[in-house]
Amino acid sequence: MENGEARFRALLEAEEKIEPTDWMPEGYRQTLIRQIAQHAHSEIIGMQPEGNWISRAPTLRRKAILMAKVQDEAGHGLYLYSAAETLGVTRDQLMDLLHTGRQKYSSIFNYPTLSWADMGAIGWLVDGAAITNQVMLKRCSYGPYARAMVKICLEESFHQRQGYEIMLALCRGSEEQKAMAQDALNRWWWPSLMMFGPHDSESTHSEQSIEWKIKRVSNDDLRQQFVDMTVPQADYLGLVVPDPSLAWNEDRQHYDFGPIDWDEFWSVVKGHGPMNQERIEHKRRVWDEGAWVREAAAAFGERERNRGAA
Ligand code: FAQ
Repeated sequence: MENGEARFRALLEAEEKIEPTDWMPEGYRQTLIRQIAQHAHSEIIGMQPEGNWISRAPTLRRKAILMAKVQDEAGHGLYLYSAAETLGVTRDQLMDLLHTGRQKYSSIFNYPTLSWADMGAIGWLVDGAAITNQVMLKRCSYGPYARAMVKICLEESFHQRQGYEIMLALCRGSEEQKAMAQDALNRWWWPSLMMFGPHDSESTHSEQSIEWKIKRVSNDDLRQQFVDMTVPQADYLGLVVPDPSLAWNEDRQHYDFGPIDWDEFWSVVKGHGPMNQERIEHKRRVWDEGAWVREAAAAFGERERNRGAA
């Protein structure tokens, strides 16, 4: 065990990856299970707000793109569940933890998607925030998580561009379309900033996670990066970011922005957001309805294994 710990420290120091068969502190394992599972659940629950618009996409092209995007999110969930499973938990355990509210998913997916412009805002802002956070996770010390993030980041950057392109089309359209885009920005801006989690001073896990090189950048620094990247994009669209305090700070070389409503954030995290109940009820229902598919797949696998053994 002492050898294991020394090797773990040496691997971290050398910027090498920790692999599933390596010794690791129990806290490191548990932190990874929590974060990777929460991330996987976010990808899967995140399919719901966009899935809501597949049947109402304005053109066949938009419908095909949205279907592909939602399917990508399912794929991301699967890579991440597989990464979590390397830490000694099963998929069924993770599902049970989600369905019984003992594991979380991102606060952002508890807001409703009210118009087509929300598909633009989600791609632009939510995927934009997700990539800002995930680029650092490609350098996470745990090998299976870091490797999953490489492919996920490539796909998320395509998602971000497709969202921005929807916003651009709306902003170049009629007055009514531009107003839809502005309304979507008004509703998604603050929840997107909340995605990065509480301020560093309030973040329970950051210090230890940064020491273990699970997280490489703090919540507040990532949030600032996101604001700095996104404000010029809003300017280009001709949209107004709904924050009267937003201003370029020449000394800091960053945008200053107004206070986040943390009461709203914690209320959503604790289950009282506009869509929490609906999201989890839908998830539980489709899980139950899909039981026969899982049973059939397991029976098929069993038959193939028996054939191989015979
Ligand atoms: N929502 O100590 P910290 C996506 C909780 S993927 C809910 O700072 P940590 C793709 C946190 O769990 C989006 N809870 O925590 C897509 C902790 O509670 P606990 C998801 C939150 O872990 C796009 C407490 O607050 N991405 O969008 C949130 O060090 C479009 C204290 O916080 C990931 O999961 C929140 N936003 O840092 C899909 C990325 N923030 O567990 C479909 C991986 C914090 O002690 C459509 N995760 N909490 O009870 C991370 O990088 C980190 O987990 C953070 C939080 C940065 C999210």
